[in-house]
Amino acid sequence: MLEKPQTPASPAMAERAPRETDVEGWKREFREQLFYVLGRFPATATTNDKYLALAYTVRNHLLGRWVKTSESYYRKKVRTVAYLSAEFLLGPHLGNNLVNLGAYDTVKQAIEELGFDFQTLVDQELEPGLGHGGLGRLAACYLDSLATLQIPSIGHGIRYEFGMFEQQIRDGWQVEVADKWLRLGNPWEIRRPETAFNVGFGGHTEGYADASGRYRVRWVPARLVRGVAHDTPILGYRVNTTNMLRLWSAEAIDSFDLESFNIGDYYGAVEKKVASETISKVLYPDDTALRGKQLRLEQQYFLVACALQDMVRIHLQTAPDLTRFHEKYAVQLNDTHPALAIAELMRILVDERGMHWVPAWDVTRQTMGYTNHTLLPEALEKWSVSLFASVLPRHLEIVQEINRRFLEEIRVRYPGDDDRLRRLSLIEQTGEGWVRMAHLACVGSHAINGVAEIHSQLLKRDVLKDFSDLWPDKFHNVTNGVTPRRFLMLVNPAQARLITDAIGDFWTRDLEGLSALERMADDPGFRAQWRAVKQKNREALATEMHAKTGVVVDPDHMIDIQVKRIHEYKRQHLNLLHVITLYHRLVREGGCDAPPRTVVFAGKAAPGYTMAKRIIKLIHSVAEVVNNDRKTAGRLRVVFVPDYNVKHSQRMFPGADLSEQISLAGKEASGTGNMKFAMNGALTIGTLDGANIEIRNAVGADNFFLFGMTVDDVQRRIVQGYHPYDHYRADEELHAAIDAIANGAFSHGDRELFRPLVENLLRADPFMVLADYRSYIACQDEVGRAWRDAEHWTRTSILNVARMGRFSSDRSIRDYCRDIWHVEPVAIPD
Ligand code: NBG
Repeated sequence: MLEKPQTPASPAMAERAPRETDVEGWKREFREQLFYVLGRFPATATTNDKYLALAYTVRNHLLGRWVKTSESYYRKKVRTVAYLSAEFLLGPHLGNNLVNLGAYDTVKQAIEELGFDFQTLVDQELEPGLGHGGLGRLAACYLDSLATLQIPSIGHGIRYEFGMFEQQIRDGWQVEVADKWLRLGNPWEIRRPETAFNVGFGGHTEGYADASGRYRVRWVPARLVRGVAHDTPILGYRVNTTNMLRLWSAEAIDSFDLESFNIGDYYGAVEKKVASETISKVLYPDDTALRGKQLRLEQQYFLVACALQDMVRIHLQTAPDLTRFHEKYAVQLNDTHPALAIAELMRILVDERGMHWVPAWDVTRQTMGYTNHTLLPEALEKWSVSLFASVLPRHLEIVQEINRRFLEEIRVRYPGDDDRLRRLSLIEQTGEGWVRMAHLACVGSHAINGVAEIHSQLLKRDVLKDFSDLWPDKFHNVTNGVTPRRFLMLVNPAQARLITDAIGDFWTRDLEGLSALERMADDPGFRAQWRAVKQKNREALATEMHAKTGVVVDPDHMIDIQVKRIHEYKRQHLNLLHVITLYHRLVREGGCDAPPRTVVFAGKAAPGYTMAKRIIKLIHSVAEVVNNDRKTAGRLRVVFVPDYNVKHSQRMFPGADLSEQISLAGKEASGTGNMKFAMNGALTIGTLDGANIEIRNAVGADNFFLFGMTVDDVQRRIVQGYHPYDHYRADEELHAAIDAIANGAFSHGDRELFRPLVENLLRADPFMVLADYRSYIACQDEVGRAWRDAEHWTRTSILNVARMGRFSSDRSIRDYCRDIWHVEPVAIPD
């Protein structure tokens, strides 16, 4: 996109690209791809050959649109959104592209008529796991919505050769296995060896006088790495717009000259080449608390250096200089990972283009917008000054100059307020000194936003309070959303069809249209159909879970699911305490009247996060006891599904009855799984945290199971002094649940295994699991009672879906376009 097409895309060429076609057409195209691209014929083709042939067939239908889109953007010199993100958690492309093409059923039929199992081919695609969780998946949903809304845009990211690790479970413990997602080929990307830029690292800076006698600085890097573009087309839903995701891969520079090395040092020369490539080798698997890793800082700079050089190149194709760069590009920084873009753009403008500081700063600030995704202090990025200086010496000088000028302004505005200066500074003066990336992002952007209303408020109240006092108008909220194409139409075709049969298909273009479904909630016939769809989805999920874990799941159970990264603040252990409590009630004489339920967990723990890994072990240990106890047979099951990722999530959302969104209030910035579950008809049990609050407002308090402390309650408890042990002492069931863990009831008598977890809960309990326990149990009891009234439950489920329109990522993108980017759609003609 926005590139000068190398061979001009003539209308004739675009016309030759395949367009809508029928079953016979798809069959023909598929056979051609299998033969001409893969050199196979059906009888000998492997599943992967057939998957690739199908992927290329579908891709061909994207390419014509892609070329037209680029050409159109190029011709109209459009203002473009550049979404910079260190993570894009795309999920498999094939099914999604078929939905967006409007060709899913036709292609399925074509493949089946050829005698192949369509689902097997779809399942063959490996997950491109280029992200950890919410933040990366959000970026992917936004690409889908940007294309669907016909917004000129491009995503820039890193083409990690190894994405998020594959999670295996051995003896109940997580084991990380390298994810070789590219091993069978990636048919969706096009490598662009000529769209490549050098990126410098290390070295030193030099001052000099330029031709006009002005003092200038140049950076002399110690080493160069080459970033090569790999482009993936991103098709919008039922439109021609096909935007681009451009992922950068690190290679040794072309001019690498073996001759210049001592002949005997051939090995050393090759080693250098390998070292260059490590930059995009692997995604750091820690989602929080990542600090001090030089390679991670290099990755961040690599991304922004490639992205900005590319943008500058494109801008200069039609503009004489960079003074209006901000009119051409709206750059969005997805968290602070790409915040170095601020310093890099300043370096390009001032050092390389000779602009004066003040106008360059103006351009930079007007270009950048910053989205914050977390309130957790340990997740706020900072880099030690010494590391920063060794990797990016010129950028450190620029950050220091930005800071000097910024603090100058603060001194004028708040004379004598040294404390405020210290708080606002881009450099934290503790120990060796730290560069605060969130501060750089705030100072260098024209807009700052949180990802749910409460999160945006808390940013202003706590984490970024001084910035909000300074520039209240810079602060916005854009509540997250998710794409209903992937997370409803693709994953839950039966529910989608039922909705369309009832109210028409308007909702697929404007999710607010789902509100027409409200009246269906009172129709008993419709409710029966709704239940039947859910039943089928539960059966599919039960089959899959059985295949993956060996646990037999009864699809008549209530399916209660918590899937997300494993983290103490998300409180999977609170969920477990409920499971143990239920178990105790069931085995006690007389049992209890709770309806049968299967509690499902899935999620990855950061490899170095031992407490999270112990929680995974505890889930397995509890499952082993509960699932093997005859007294709970038919009443309670616990399942941990390994290797949670986008692909594997897609069967979980439709099969869920109950969605667990139980973080401690004030900790989950937004959550997006909460939205995916609700769109698929699950009811939510949740705290007043993140987007749960807005979901509850939308679906109605009666249709949401609320429990737990509010943000203010939490604050008060901290001020009063929180003593988790008091809860343990006072609550019999809690006491029993914790004792069971401590006494080895789930660990074959081993009292040591879970000691760190128990001690942590009793002595510190930083996420107030014990304080919320009783309220959670009471709420779960209410869930149990509600489940017994199937008609009422179904009605609530329908109302939840009918009222989820606001949580489409289309709405989020419209908000960004209106409030932050000021960009307009550009329709791409046929
Ligand atoms: C996550 C938050 C989630 C939020 C997503 C997307 C990070 C750093 N943050 O609550 O924890 O939904 O971002 O905004 O991954």
